[in-house]
Amino acid sequence: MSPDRFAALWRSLLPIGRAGRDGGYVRHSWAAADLECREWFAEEALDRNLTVDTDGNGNLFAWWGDPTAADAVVTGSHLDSVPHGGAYDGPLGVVSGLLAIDELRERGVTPRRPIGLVVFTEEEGARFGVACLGSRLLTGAMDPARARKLTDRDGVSLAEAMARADADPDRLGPDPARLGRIGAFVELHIEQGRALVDLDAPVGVASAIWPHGRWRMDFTGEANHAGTTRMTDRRDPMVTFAAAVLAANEEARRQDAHATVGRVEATPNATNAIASTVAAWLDARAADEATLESLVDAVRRRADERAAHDGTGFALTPESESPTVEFDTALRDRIAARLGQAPVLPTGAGHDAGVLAAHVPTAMLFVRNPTGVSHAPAEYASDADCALGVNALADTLEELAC
Ligand code: HGY
Ligand code: MN
Ligand code: MN
Repeated sequence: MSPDRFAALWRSLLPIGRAGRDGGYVRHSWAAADLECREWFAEEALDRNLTVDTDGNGNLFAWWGDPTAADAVVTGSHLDSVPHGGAYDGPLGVVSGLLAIDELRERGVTPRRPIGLVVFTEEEGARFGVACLGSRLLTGAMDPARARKLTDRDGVSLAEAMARADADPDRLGPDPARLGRIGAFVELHIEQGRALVDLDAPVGVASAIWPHGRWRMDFTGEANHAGTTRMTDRRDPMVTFAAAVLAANEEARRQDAHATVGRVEATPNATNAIASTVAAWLDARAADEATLESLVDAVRRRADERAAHDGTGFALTPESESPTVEFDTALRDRIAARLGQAPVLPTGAGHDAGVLAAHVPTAMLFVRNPTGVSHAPAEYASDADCALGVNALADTLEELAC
C-alpha cells in the first residue's frame, strides 16, 4: 500500500463532518454527518463487493466471505468523534480496514476464514454519554432499555435519534449469534500519545487499556442576585465545582493518574446571577483499578467536604466505567512477531476493542502520531505511516485469516 493510495481514500472521507474554522470534527451518532459517513462506508464496501449489513444496534458490518460462517477475523473501529475532535481517531481504523482488504486481494491471498470490517456506533459517547455504546450493546454490556432512554444535550433520546434515521430502537440489544461468528477482532487506531514517536516506530501493538470511567458531578446551591447577595449569605455551587476540579487535578497528580473535567453546564448560566446548579463530568483514568478507585474516592471526599463548607449539595454518579483490559497475550505476541517485533505498549484511551476483548481474542495496532495530540484538531498521522499501518493490518489479517 502506497502513501498516495492511502491519501486518495482518506481524502474521500475527510470533508464529512468537518466543523468550521478549527478543522475539528463533529460527527455525532445518528446526526447528519454520521449518516453521511455511513453512506460513504457502504459505498466503499459495496465497491469492493463486500456484503454490508447493520446489526440491531446500528453497528455497520462489511464482509469478505460468508457473514454467517463462524470464526471470522474482524477489524474496524468507529467514525463518530468527540466535539471538534481530530480526523484520525476512529476513521483511521475504518479506512485502513478497507485498504487492507485491497492489499490482501492484490497479494492474491484467499482467506480461509471470513474477514469482516465493522464500524461501531457511538464509540466516543459524545452524544449520548456512554462510551463504546454500540459494542457494549452488541456484547450485552449495556442494557438496551437504559440505552433507549439516554438523551443528548438537546434532550433527544437515542430511541428518537434512531427513529429519525429510520433505524428501529426496539432492535437494540445483545446479538450473541453475530458475536459468536467473530473468532478474533483487531482494531487499528492512531496512537493517542507520543510513545511511538519516542520509540521511533511507525506501528505498535497494544498490551493493555487503562481502567477508566466518567462520572457526572451535580452541585446544587441557591440562585440569587450577583450584586445584592452578601458573600457570607451565598450557597454558590460554582465555588464547590471549582474546588472539586482543583481537587481532581491535585489528586491525579499525587496518584500519578489522569483526571479531566472538560464539560460543565451551569444553570441559569447568567453573568449577574449566582448559579442554582452546576453539572460537570469527571473523566478519571489510572494504570490500575485500585488507583482509579482511590482517585475517585478522594475527589468525592474532597467535594463533599467543600460542599459542607459552602452549604451546597454534591452528588457523584457513575455514567460509563471500563475495567482494565489486558489484550490476549498469545495474539499480541503473534502479531508483534509478524510485524518484526513491533513495540508493545499500553494506552490510557478506551476503545471498542476493549469491550470485545472480554468476548473474543482481541488485539490493537497503533499508528504513530507525531503530535501526540488527540481529541483535538491537531491530531495527525503521516500518509507514509498510515500506509505502513495498512500493510501491518494486512499482514495481521493474512496471519490470522489466510
Ligand atoms: O475516551 C477515550 O478514551 C476514547 O478515545 N473514546
Ligand atoms: Mn476517542
Ligand atoms: Mn477511538
